[in-house]
Amino acid sequence: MNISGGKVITCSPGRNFVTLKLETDEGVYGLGDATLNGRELAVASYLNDHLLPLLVGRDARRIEDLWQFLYKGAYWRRGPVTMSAIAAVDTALWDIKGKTLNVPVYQLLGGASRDSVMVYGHASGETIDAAVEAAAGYVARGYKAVRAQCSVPGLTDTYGIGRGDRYEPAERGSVSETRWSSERYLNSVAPLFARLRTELGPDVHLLHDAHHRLTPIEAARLGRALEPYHLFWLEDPTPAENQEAFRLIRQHTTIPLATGEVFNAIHDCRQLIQEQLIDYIRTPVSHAGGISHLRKIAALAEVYGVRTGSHGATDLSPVCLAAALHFDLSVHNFGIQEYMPHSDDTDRVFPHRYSFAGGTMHPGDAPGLGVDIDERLAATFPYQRAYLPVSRLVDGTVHDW
Ligand code: CS2
Ligand code: MG
Repeated sequence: MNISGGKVITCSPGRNFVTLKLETDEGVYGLGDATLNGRELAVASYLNDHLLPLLVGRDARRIEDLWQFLYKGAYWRRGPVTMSAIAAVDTALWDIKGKTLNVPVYQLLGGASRDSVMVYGHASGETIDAAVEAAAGYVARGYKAVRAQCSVPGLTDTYGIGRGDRYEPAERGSVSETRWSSERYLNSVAPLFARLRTELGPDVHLLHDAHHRLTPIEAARLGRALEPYHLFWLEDPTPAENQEAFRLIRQHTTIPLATGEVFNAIHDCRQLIQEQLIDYIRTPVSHAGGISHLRKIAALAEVYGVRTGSHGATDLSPVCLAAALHFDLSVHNFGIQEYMPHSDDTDRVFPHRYSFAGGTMHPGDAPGLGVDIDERLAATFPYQRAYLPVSRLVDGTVHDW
């Protein structure tokens, strides 16, 4: 079974997506998500102009060999664009193998290690009252884990504050600039979690995303302040380019730490995992080299007691979510899966077999990944350039968004 060709489908049912459809000479095709928020067309070009011409005529069954061929063969390794393109090819090849062998992908990954996959939802609000109410809504819908974010008094655009259940930070057209103050933010978070614990009780898992905005010592201070509320994790407390920074945080707090959604390769995670500076690794299928590479990251993490907590925001498509759920169901050191429901239009463009029930999800038992794309419908939602916001401190200095 050889690869006979493929196409890169861009569409925008509410937000932009890039999907690889890889085809074989036996008529079986596979899908891979190649969406890199705000830089989508760079990955589409990498696939169209460089990888697809290379792949035609090659044996679609040799997943690991093709992975190494695309990674080492590129000479220019790693990085979000390269690893998202390789991820799309890898994911599509696992989809093809599952369809060809007539089994769901998780069966190829060693079978189910659990009955279903615990997910967390996103609760947010302009006020603590609104955020608590939103979180209670998730619990009422059966969620066992909720991420909570609240606006910061005195700041207009705080990260993670949705409109209703929707949160889409990328804006079509031009880039927006937001203002940030870590001082104001640091004073606003602990009161939110104090209320959440009082109102929701001790059992619900609570998560928070600091979204890379704090200095290491500010992150240590936040971790200490949140310890009484025993969070499931504090995510991206400080930019992870400087991995030593996590040593300083660890010195001051026992709060569980999660990071990795902006990582693209095992080399980005190795020090943090080996020094046990984190407790959850959040690398997603579609930005970290696909299912094949994510399994290697998880295997390294297992040795050090680190669990998976894959990124699953709405800018990762239903193809990525389906692949993530197959991975999550089979990997031993699974921790939790992020789940932000996609828009109805997106769900119509990407019909899928995964399902949600009682705070957990299951990928379904259809052959392959159990997700498809309606190309005709996708074409009715043309791509529209969009940008993530850029953050500036209140004095105008560019800061981490
Ligand atoms: C966030 C994301 O879900 C998360 O944990 O960090 O929403 C992130 O901001 C977006 O994926 C960026 O595109
Ligand atoms: Mg995050």
